[in-house]
Amino acid sequence: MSKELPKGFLWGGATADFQYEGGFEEGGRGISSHDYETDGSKDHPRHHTMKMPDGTIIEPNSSFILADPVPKDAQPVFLDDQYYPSHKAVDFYHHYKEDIKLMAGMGFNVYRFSISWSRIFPTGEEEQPNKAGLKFYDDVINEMVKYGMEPLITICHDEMPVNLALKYDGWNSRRVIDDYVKYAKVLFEHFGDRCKYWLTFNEINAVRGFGPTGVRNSQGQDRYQADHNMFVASAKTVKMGHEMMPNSQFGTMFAMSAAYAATCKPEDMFHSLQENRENWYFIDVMGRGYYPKYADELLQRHNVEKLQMEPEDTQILKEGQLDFIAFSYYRSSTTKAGDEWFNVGGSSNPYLKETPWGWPVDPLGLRYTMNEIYDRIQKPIFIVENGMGAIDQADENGYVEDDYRIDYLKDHLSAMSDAINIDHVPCLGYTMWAPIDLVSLSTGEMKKRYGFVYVDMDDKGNGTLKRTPKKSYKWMKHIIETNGAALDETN
Ligand code: BGP
Repeated sequence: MSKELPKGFLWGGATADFQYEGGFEEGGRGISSHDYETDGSKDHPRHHTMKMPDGTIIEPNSSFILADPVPKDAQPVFLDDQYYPSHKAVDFYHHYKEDIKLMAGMGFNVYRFSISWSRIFPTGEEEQPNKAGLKFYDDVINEMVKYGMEPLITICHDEMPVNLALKYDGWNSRRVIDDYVKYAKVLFEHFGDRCKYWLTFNEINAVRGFGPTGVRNSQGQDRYQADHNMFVASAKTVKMGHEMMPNSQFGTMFAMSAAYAATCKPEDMFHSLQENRENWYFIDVMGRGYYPKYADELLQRHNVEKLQMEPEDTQILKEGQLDFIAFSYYRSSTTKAGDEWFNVGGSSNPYLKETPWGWPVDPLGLRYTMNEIYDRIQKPIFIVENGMGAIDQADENGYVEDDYRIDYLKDHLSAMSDAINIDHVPCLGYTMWAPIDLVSLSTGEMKKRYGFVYVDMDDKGNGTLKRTPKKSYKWMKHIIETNGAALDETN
């Protein structure tokens, strides 16, 4: 079976503002909940810098999935002896023309990026948006349109104006729903004429604590209440978006990591069913428009007494269902009875190799995941993140021979093609994470590189920021110009 993909398939890349954009204090941008995150590494987790009323500095871990709870009276602070990668990131703010040209050079016909909420509404509470913020994204979108690239916009990629986090405990408060809908409305008014594809949230199922969702305790009651409020905000926004932009299509992005059972022991199988529901809970509510029956059991497991809902919420969720299911896929995971819930690391899988960061490499898991989602939700899917974090060795010109990245992508794209051509899963497109090197979300380092383009910058922000295409750049260009047919070729 040929690997060539159906005509009109969207090929591109994906980035997130606080990992890529920089321009922290420029153009009237307010402070985002991510701005207090330090750099880090696999062995030394990045953290928020927070101050207690008595002046003590605490460092709650902010690195991944379930962060430590942040005490109510702790306030974020910037410390002189710390490096905060989001402030400069890799400076897309001043390099957007160059970067978009590089993406266009590979033949991208879509580019997924996120808008920084605090660049549009610096505190989240203003009546009027920040004009300079709108202008920046206008310029970015116009530059993409010039090259025939379709924008795929993430309205909220794991962050919010820090003011909303501090004043209202982020998504724990229902009033943040209105702040979000006001923000989304402004985006639709300004960019709706050029943008058809939207994602309301990034990896909503991997809700992390203070920072991404602004919630100080990202477990139990607080976590699931915040999720409910996000479901309502998303559904209201989808409905409004459809009314304002009749051709628009909406997704939310889910982090997918199929949890295989470690053995065929029935207890392990049942545990894997329940572990997978930790993700399906989100996709089912947003993709089908109602809470599944198993929600009661899942919430009890997480010590949630009762979610606070308004009578109109049932109707809102129904009317604001997603048009397509977007997801990130980096790896699968393996689980067995007794493992912690929502444990992405899980048990190890003896059949898979791992990246230097311990992420199992499982291309067939992508085909598996695509089929599972479509079987269940019966809506088109969109792979909006996939890629390999690796340690690149650049030569004196910044050139990297990244054959390992080519191998990873080739295997995953082949599996994707099989899901589309053999299993007939409708898939709108594929946006690789991340076309230009940027800061890692989980560790805050630059060393964990994903790009087709090398950026000369180290973990502490030193470097010229010079962009140099890697070997994989030319390879991907060839895959795209043959619409996937070249996946059949040997390297
Ligand atoms: C996803 C996030 C991205 C991105 C990616 C890779 O969870 O949506 O923001 O960073 O994972 O993860 P990392 O940067 O930690 O390697």
